[in-house]
Amino acid sequence: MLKKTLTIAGSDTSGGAGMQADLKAFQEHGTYGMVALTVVVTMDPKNWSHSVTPLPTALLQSQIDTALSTGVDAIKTGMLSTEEIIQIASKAIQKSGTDKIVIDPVMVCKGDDEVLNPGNTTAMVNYLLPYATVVTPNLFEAGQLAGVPTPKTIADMQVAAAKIHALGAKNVVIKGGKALAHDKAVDLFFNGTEFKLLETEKVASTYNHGAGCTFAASICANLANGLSVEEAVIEAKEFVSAAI
Ligand code: PXL
Repeated sequence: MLKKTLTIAGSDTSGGAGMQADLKAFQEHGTYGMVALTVVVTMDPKNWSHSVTPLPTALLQSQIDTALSTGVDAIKTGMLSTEEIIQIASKAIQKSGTDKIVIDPVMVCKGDDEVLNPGNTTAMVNYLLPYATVVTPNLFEAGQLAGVPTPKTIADMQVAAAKIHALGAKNVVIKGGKALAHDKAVDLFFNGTEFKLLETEKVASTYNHGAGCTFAASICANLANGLSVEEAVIEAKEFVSAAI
């Protein structure tokens, strides 16, 4: 039987990120993907500025009820955009009966640097991190969750990862990606006892929109398929690197 994966995430109408990327990654990893849609993101054709429109929360709740009634093996969260939506996602996770939970703490869209809502960070810390099997912040998100300046070095990433772990996330992967001053694309993995650097070659490409969503969704599918957390993360990094 195919394992069932659920993403609680937004729609990126341009198709590269959000639930569109999640469903493709779920499929490529041989799982049966479902979506509970939180927001719709559209882009102004003139200047590509993003508009984020939440769906009515009752509609989000009925999507969650539908998906959970089928039984889910793993859940991923993406763009949640308001504190109320974060709380609904938290309750869904607690009700789901699975402990395979991947939190992608989306705070901004690539190509748009407006933070969605500063109160969301506190809500994610309180309502999502305690249930996270894996949390996958980028450098900016890691700094925000940890309450430290945006990490610039691997030592900074270690400090942030330890703080995020102490907030309840069982495993933390900080995506250093291209931004970090390092010759490889490095992510830092921390499971509460040891730090591991995951390195792939940097790829000279601007076509990396949606890489974060694909990474987290791949981890989610891998966990559903029974991989260990570390195996799930390593495969997901290789998958995204090959896709870019
Ligand atoms: O890449 C972050 C992201 C997540 N979810 C949705 C998005 C984006 C960025 O555009 O649109 C729905």
